[in-house]
Amino acid sequence: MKTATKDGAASGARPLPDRDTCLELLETMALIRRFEEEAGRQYQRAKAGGFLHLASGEEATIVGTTSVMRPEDYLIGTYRTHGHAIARGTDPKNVMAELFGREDGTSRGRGGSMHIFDRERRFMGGYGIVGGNLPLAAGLGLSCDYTDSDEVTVCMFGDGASNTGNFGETMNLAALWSLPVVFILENNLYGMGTAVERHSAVTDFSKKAEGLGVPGVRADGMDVLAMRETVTEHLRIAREDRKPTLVEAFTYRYRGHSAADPEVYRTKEEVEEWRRKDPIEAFADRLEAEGVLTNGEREAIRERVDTQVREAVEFADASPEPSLDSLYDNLYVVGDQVPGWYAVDERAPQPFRGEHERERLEGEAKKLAEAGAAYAGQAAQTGHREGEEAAARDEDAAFDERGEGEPDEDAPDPGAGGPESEDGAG
Ligand SMILES: Cc1ncc(C[n+]2csc(CCOP(=O)(O)OP(=O)(O)O)c2C)c(N)n1
Ligand SMILES: [Mg+2]
Repeated sequence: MKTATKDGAASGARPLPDRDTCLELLETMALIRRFEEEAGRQYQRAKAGGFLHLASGEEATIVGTTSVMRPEDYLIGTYRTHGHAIARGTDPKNVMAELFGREDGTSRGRGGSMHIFDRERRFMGGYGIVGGNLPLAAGLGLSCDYTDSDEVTVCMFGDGASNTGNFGETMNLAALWSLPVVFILENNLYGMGTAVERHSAVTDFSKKAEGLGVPGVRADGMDVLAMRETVTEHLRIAREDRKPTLVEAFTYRYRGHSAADPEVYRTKEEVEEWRRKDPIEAFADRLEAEGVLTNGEREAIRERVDTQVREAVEFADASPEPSLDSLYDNLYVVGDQVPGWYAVDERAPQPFRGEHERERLEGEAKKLAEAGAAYAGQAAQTGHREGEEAAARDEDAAFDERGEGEPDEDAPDPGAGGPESEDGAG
C-alpha cells in the first residue's frame, strides 16, 4: 500500500473512479468548505452561539472516509464535525439550524456546533470531551458484535485525543474483544495550540496503538482517493476479519482551533504551504486535466453549493427558538432520585430546581422570553443572597416532602462554574 509522507504529499496518483463518483466527491467537499466558511461568518455575527470549530482543509479526510462506508455503518466524531454530518447525508439546513440553536437543528438546537447528531444516518455525534467518543465507538462495535451484524463503526478523533486514557483503554478492549471498528486519527499536527512533537512522545501515530493490539497505517489525508483506498481496506478488515485497526490521516486545519484562537503557535507561511496542497482544488484540477470536469462544471458546482448554503442560513434563521419552558427538559440529572443543586437556575427571582420549571413558570415563561432574556434584571432587584436563601428553603422543603433529610453536602455549588472557558469546553 502506498503511504503518505509526513507533510502529506501523495506518493503516487491513483486511478480515478467513475465520473459520477468523482463529481460527487468534489461537490461534497466543496459543500462542506462553503458551509464552514459561512458558519464562521454567522458566528461572527453572533447568529451561531457556543463554540465553533472548523475543519477547513480536512475535507478529503472526511469525505474519503464516509464515501466508502455503507449507509448502515456507524460514524462517530469529535466537536469538529459539521462536515462529517453533511458527508453522511445530513441536510446542511438542519446542521446550520443546530448552530443557530433552533428547533430544526439536528439536536433540536440544544447541542450547537459540538453536538451534531443524526441517528437516522447513523452519525452518532459530536462530543466536546477530547477522546470521549472512543469508548462509545467500542460500545457501538460491541453492539454490532452482539447482534451478529456486519455493520462497522468508524471512529474519527484527533492526534491530541491519542494522549487520553480513553485511547489506551478503548484500543485494549477493541483488540481483546475483536470489535469491528476502524479508528481514524485525524492528524492535523496540533492539539489546540500544541504541536504533535510537544504533546505526544510517539509521533508516528499509526504505531501508537500497536502495542495494545490495534495495528495502524498512515494515509494522505489531503488526497480523497488515497483516503478511499486505505479506508476501504480497513472497513473490509473490520467487516470480514472482525479486527479493529487504526488509520492515521495526515491533514491540516487552515483555521484556528476554534473561533477564539489567536494562532501564535504557527506561522502564516506554514498555513500557506498547506493551502497550496488544498484537497478540493487539487482534486478539481486533476479532474479538469483528465477531462472529467469542464470549466463550466466547476463553476456550476460552486454556484450550487453557494445556493445550498444560502438556503441553509435562511432556513436556520426562520426556524423557531426552543421554548423557554423546555429549558430543563431531557436533563440527565433531573428527577426526584437525584437530590442536589445541579439544576438550580440562580437567575430566577426565587431560584428553584429545574425540574419544577414548568410548574413555577407557568404563564410566566413566554412573558420573560419576550422581555429579552429569561430572568434579566429580576435577580438584581430581589438580591442575590435573598435568592440563595429562597432556594435553600425550597430545597429543604423538597427534601422534607420526600423525607430525605438534609441536602447532599457533596452536591456542587450552584454558583460555581460561570462561562465556560475555551480550555474546559472544547
Ligand atoms: C478531556 C478534555 N481535555 C481537554 C479539552 C480541551 N480541548 C479541546 S480541543 C483540545 C485539543 C484536541 O486536539 P486534537 O485531538 O488533536 O483534535 P483537533 O482539535 O486538532 O481536531 C483540547 C485539549 C477537552 N475538551 N476535553
Ligand atoms: Mg489535532
